[in-house]
Amino acid sequence: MILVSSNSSSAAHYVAAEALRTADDSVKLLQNYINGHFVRGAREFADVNPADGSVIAQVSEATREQVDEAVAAARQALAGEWGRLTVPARAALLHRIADGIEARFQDFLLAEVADTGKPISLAARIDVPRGAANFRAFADIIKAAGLESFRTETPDGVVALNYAVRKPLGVVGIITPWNLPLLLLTWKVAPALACGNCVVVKPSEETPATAALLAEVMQTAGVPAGVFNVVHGFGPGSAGEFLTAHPGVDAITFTGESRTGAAILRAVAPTVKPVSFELGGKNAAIVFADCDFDETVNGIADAVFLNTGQVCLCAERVYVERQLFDRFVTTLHQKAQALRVGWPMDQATTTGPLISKDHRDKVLAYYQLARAEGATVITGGGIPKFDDGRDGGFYVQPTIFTGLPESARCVKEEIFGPVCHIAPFDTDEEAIAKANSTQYGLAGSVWTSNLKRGHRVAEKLRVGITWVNCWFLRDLRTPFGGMGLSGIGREGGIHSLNFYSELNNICVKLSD
Ligand code: NAD
Ligand code: 6OD
Repeated sequence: MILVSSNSSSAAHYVAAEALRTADDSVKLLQNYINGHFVRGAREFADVNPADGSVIAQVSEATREQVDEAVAAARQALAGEWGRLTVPARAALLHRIADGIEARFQDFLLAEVADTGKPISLAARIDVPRGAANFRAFADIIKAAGLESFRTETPDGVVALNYAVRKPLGVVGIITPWNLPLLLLTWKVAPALACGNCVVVKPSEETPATAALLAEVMQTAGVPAGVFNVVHGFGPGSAGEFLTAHPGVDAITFTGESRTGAAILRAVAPTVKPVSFELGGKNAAIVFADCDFDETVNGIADAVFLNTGQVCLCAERVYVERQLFDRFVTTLHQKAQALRVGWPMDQATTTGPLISKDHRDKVLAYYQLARAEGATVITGGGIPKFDDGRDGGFYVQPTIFTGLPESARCVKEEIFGPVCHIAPFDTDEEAIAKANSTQYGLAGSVWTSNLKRGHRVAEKLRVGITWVNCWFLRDLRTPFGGMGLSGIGREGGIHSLNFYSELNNICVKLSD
């Protein structure tokens, strides 16, 4: 049985949703932020609390004309005082933005929890701190970044100095998903601003609140009008599509589903914009019998269930060396049972709802499919029952399957829920081959006490990021991204700077 939170009173839960309400108890209207002003769109849509299905805010959907205005404002800002700021001045501004997030930590925390339904302890530990850390990191990275230079000597005696200068791309369109809304938005806004660009961001329609708060922080921090713009709305036929197809946008950086990435590639093709894509994953964890068992089971429980499995890096495929298989399945089962599926505002909650009814329908369809494909259900596979407001929310049970063939759709396709399939293996080569048998290529993890084996296996995984004896341990200077269906390009550290800027090589002849 999955434990549900003992706090069945909804009082604590409502504290988060109330953060988005106005004093007169009508729901708040989250507006677009264009050229330094908050503006309404032509239509509104509802922002729904995934914990109980209630409407917590209305959101103003940006019109095509408003997206045009945001892009024009961004273009104009490039030519103004923003375009003349030195790197140290931009870095100082990024630190002020981080200060502003930290000063309003509680507002960001409550907004993120209300929008996503994630446990408050998780948002307080990861989402909001990373929102500020992203700005601090890229403030420091841009100041420390060097550029290439070469003294050139040709065979006929000419000497020259070649050196590169970094320039902003211009207007960058930023489109982000709902699973880590503030973290993933600031992960792109911070380096884009550090490099001197102006941005138009389109947060997920499911989680618009922290982007709206970030606009307030930008205003207070003194970011010039037009440098940071927010347009709310959906993808096709709405702000997302208007932005990606816009001829005035110089580059698109996107995090989301692989299918959406493909649609955006088609939209940007006519204007040949550079893209950076962080897409889906079907990540594998490889557990060797010589691992530190307790550390590994705890690590894998996190890798499978954190954020209700809604992290692109989550492990949905766990391969365990055969002699450890039964013990591992039993212990991970116990860990799943110990999760506290509850109200997001309850400090004891480890596992919140999924983001939406649609997403829950998708995850439940995979739970059904797994059974049809022949899975053994070790735990979960359905919806928890609470007998309170949470029954109107979008919860599913943390779930473990075994017994599927490698060809099963549930082993091949990203589910994006609190679920994994565990399969045994006998040799290193078999584990590597199974882990690599996917069209995705985002992340993997290897769990072993034999560090030589850890290095060897890690190098053979066809992914952008491999963790050994850990998971989601981040250093923001490292390359981050995926291959195959998992994305195009790398961000993080110098890789972000290289995406968000144009390098201009200058060649100066030194000899007569
Ligand atoms: P999604 O692709 O449905 O939506 C992401 C964003 O794209 C939203 O803002 C949405 O409105 C917008 N969008 C949708 N269609 C569009 C279109 N045609 N044109 C322009 N914009 C469009 O993704 P999601 O459901 O919000 O997020 C979950 C997915 O994101 C999962 O697949 C997950 O693996 C992936 N993800 C990847 C990473 C990574 O770093 N690789 C990080 C987080 C999430
Ligand atoms: O930690 C990060 O920088 C990052 N981009 C994480 C992505 C998580 C995906 O859901």
